[in-house]
Amino acid sequence: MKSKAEHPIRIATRRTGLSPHVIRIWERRYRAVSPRRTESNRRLFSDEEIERLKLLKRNINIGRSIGQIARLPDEELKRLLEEELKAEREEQARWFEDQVSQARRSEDSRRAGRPAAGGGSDAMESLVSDFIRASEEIDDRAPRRTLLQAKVQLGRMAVVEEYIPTLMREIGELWSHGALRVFQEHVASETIRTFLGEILDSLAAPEGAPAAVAALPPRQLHELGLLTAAVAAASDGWKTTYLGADTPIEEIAKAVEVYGARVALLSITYPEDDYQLVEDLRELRALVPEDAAILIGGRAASSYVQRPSTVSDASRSEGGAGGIRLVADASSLHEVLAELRRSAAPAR
Ligand code: B12
Repeated sequence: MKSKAEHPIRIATRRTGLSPHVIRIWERRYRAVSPRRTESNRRLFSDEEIERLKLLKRNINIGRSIGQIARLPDEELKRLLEEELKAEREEQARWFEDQVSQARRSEDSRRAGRPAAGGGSDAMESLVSDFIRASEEIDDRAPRRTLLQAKVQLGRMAVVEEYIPTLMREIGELWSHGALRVFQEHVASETIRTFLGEILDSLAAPEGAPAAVAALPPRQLHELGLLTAAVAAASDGWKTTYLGADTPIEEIAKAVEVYGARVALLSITYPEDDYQLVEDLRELRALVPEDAAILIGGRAASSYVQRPSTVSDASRSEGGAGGIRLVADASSLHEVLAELRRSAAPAR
């Protein structure tokens, strides 16, 4: 049965991630959707129209233009997406075969006493350059292809814990010097955000795994560091739920309760002097059960939490001020999570 619910443009915006401006243009100029109007001429979108907007957006993300696809039926939009997915899988398989034969050739050269081509850090460097070049191309799928290549070439965890942080530092440099435009940085961040989200999704936790939630506290928008931490936790076998940017404190606390989480992972990047955030963290500590650890990372985190002298210090004691522990990077996180797992009470 078709749903009868109708929603204002604000909801359509939130559910699709499209701006109201884009939705209006797609309606007026391209007739891609035709929302009903109220007496006061406000747009009302049905669930089907919101789904259609999402389909259009996904098709645009893979390189089609709105002019080409605006009038196509939903079924055709779905078919185009599936076709692209298939092509991508084939491309990945080809790339993988290339890598295997390249690795075999390197191994043969090594055995024969000749130097092997492309060592770890050389490969990392050239993949960083590839990604940056790809971010400058008109084809907004190009950065994603480089990420897939890096995953095959370097391995999943090296991509998450080394390649992506290096890459984003480089992109930040180029951006702050005006060598990369803001929209190019946005394409890069968004591509990486989706990529990390997909990895997180793919890491199914084993039965009875301890739960963790990962969230950016209020006003925090830098997601990628936290996502790398969430993937690190999930790869250690924690059932990790990512709540995203700018999450209200009471919602983080509620999620800890609902998921029975033993750990809340938080990240603070900017600024270093948000006094309200100090209050927010205190409130969070008071709201979540005492046996749930709150671990916090990110470049500005140490301004809010006292730095523990050692990792084992952080995992054994309360570590930072107010029972919130500072964890600098993925390798410390692995240690702290292992320690928590060993000392943990049975699942709550
Ligand atoms: C991408 C980006 C953005 C994007 C973020 C998009 C997104 N969806 O995430 C957007 C456009 C939103 C953005 C906005 C802003 N940004 Co910005 N941004 C960056 C950039 C280029 C990359 C950050 C990144 O993703 N790094 C990659 C991740 C993987 O690394 P990371 O965050 O450092 O995290 C690592 C560790 O800290 C740790 N970690 C992080 N969190 C956690 C959590 C846990 C639990 C653990 C264990 C570890 C951990 O693990 C990671 C891997 O080592 C940096 C440049 C840079 N050099 O970092 C600037 C930067 C961080 N931004 C900056 C600024 C100033 C801003 C804005 C104020 C800009 C503006 N004028 O509007 C706003 C502020 C928004 C806000 N309210 O927070 C400054 C901060 C300066 C400072 N004083 O620290 C930087 C450094 C750029 C610069 N050189 O000026 N930004």
